[in-house]
Amino acid sequence: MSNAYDQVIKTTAWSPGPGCHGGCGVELYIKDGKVVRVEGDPDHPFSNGRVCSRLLACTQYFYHPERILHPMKRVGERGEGKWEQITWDEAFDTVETTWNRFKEESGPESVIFIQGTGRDIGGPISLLCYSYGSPNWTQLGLAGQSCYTPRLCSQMNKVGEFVVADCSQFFEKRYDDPRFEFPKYIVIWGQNPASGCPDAFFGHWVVDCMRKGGTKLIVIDPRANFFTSRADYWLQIRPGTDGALALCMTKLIIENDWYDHDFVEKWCYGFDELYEACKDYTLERTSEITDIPADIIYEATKAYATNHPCSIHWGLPLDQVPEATSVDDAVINLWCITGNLDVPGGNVIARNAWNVTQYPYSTAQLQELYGDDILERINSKRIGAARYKYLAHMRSWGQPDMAVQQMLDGNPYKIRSAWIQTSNLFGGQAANMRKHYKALMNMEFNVVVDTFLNPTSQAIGDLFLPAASFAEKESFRAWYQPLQLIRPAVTVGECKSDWEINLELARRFNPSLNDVYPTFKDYVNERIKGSGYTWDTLSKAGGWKFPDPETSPSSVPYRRYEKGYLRPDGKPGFRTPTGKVELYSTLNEEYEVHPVSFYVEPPESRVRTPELYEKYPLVMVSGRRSPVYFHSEHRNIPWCRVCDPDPVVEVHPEVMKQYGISDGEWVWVENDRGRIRRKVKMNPGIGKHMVSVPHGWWLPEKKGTGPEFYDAWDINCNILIPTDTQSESGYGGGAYKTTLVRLARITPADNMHPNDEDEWKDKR
Ligand SMILES: Nc1nc2c(c(=O)[nH]1)N[C@H]1C(S)=C(S)[C@@H](COP(=O)(O)OP(=O)(O)OC[C@H]3O[C@@H](n4cnc5c(=O)[nH]c(N)nc54)[C@H](O)[C@@H]3O)O[C@H]1N2
Ligand SMILES: Nc1nc2c(c(=O)[nH]1)N[C@H]1C(S)=C(S)[C@@H](COP(=O)(O)OP(=O)(O)OC[C@H]3O[C@@H](n4cnc5c(=O)[nH]c(N)nc54)[C@H](O)[C@@H]3O)O[C@H]1N2
Ligand SMILES: [Mo]
Repeated sequence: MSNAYDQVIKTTAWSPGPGCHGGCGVELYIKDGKVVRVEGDPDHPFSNGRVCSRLLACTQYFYHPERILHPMKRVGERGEGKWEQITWDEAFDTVETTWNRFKEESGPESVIFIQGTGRDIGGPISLLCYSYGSPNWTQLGLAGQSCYTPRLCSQMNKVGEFVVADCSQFFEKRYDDPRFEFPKYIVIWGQNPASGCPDAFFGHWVVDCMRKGGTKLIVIDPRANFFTSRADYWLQIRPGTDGALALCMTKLIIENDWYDHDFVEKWCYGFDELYEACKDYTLERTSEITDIPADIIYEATKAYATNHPCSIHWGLPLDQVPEATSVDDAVINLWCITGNLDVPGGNVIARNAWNVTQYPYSTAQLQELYGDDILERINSKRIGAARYKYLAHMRSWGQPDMAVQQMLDGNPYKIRSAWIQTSNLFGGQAANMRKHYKALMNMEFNVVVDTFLNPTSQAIGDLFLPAASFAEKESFRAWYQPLQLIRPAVTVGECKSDWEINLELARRFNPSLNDVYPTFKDYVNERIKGSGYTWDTLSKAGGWKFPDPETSPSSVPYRRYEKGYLRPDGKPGFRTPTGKVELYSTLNEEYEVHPVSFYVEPPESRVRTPELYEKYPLVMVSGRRSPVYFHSEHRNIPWCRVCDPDPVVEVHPEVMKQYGISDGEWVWVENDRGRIRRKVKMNPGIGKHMVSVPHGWWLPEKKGTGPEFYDAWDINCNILIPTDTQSESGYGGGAYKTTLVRLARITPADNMHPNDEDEWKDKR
């Protein structure tokens, strides 16, 4: 450290700042009480010193002139942009008084708790929601809750565990740990880990495996990217047809006798039923459905199934295909029947270190935090629990497509208030953003906890609470491994962490928390006590720790099912009703959804809706991640924006020719739901029947008040995407990757704000 800095603080990055699921080890360089530089921590075994461009640009985030530093209340009409600074006391008192009134008049279910993706939020928001007494915690706007939840639920039902591709991330010595083995092939299925590092899985791990261990790739993606260009097999699939592919691969593996007989016999339930379900997916038929040449399907499947070990790393599109939970089931079957489950270099069980729960994402974890009767307590009123048995038993979230409807029509009971923390619904999360706008306008009191004003808070916010960035907060991270601390390094304005905000409010509704957790540190100490550490001792020990086999055998790989580490009764096997991996899911059967996988066409497609396809012949695959943005964030961060300045639509050169449009030209992308403006970016690496449209776009430099709201209504692709496309389970199936559109040239006569015009007046 040179004299340029007073101190370097090692910590963990998670949300405000880079925005992400993260977990990277970082070094914050401090000078005069400010962070002046951010670097990766080379000693951190999870991220190995690598960080993304958003983290490197974090100083521009922490000290951005437009960052909100004090609580504010709205003083004008909604959308007028008139805000007045208030004290934290006034803010907390206002929430307490208003919600107590709603509770008395309409019951605690009249307040809905809304979050975005998996930032450092699951702990604080569930604490507040259940302390107040509402059953409605949800990712409102995310049609079908179609991100990660479907994959989590499928895995819990069939394997009893969460599973990830093994890139040695469970060991401190990483690739040098003798227990680890490099995968022969990694199948990257509907993921771009180089851009997104999603769900605590890092793209550079795949590169490490390729470079250090000779791992090869099979990539299933309709769009060329870093990994497709380095793959042995690239399966350029028609969007939304992954279910058919997975069933065909299963058939090939069974019929060619490429499956692991020993594992199937000992540890799998329902093999015959599985074969029955896939046997009609011949190579010819599947090739026709998916647009992938039959020989490539065959060769790739053979490579995956006949080499050992291999892993599958999967992504968001598998939750956003129709009947997603069933498609997720189909992919899980593959790593099970090939004997790749919880083996070195395969798909390994991903338990948190010492099973510490911070962010409950399964029913079991929820019960650990909030008591065994949590589902009973919430299910009589939880939105969607009566209609979807599957949902009623899994996780605990409300069904978002039903929630937005209920916010509009008050059926079966009235929702009066929304708490929005870590979500920018009109910036990116909400499909059919008009409907969500109407629904949120229908609320009497909306609180937004965020770092900047954005289209959502400007349009519907009544109270704004400023959240602290990761550099300003005390928190911890138990998302598989290691167990790590987030250490406060600086303060900025009056910002408070989500934990501080929610714990303070939660106490007001549940005073017993005063005794249990007088401070947030008491909460952490209680949560992590299984590790043998307290906050302070873990901090002294370096801030992160991997579990060891003695104190936490169930969170250390491999083959835990043989050793009796997985089941509560200590017997070998899995935490499922049959004790086996369920290729035929008895829980699915109980929850009245297909027990074995099946495939259906996307809700809009050349096969399912041929007339619509004639009118709108391009599949809009939205939301491929930009490395410099996290969802709707960072458009206001100069170092990020310069790398990816415009909202684009990526178009194949042949399609450009058809439409007579050129690279760099602004065009309409449209369907019956509206039209948005986008700048054409030629991309010969995408399919000819699709366009790729990045999501999360609004323009922070534009006017933030209504009706413009930073031009979100002109450029956000979610105006074109429907709700109510969820799977039979209630989870999964949002049409974010499969909505039909067409392109149109912009003419001088066109209204440049078509969605504003209609919608601001009456429809929106
Ligand atoms: N068209 C299309 N739409 C999509 C997708 C797609 O693929 N296509 N993907 C969907 C998916 S998978 C998801 S998960 C959703 C995500 O959607 P969201 O999670 O809602 O993401 P953002 O739009 O960035 O909104 C997050 C907001 O929270 C703020 N924020 C960030 N970190 C924190 C924090 O720690 N605390 C607090 N209080 N605030 C914070 C940010 O400033 C931002 O305003 O978007 C969905 N939307
Ligand atoms: N930088 C950055 N990182 C992020 C995010 C971000 O906004 N920015 N968002 C985070 C969140 S919440 C999530 S959920 C993840 C999402 O990240 P991913 O899981 O990687 O999902 P996407 O980027 O939507 O799509 C991944 C790839 O799937 C391809 N694809 C699209 N449709 C299909 C299909 O139907 N089938 C198949 N097989 N492939 C398809 C796309 O072309 C793309 O290359 O990223 C996380 N990480
Ligand atoms: Mo997501």
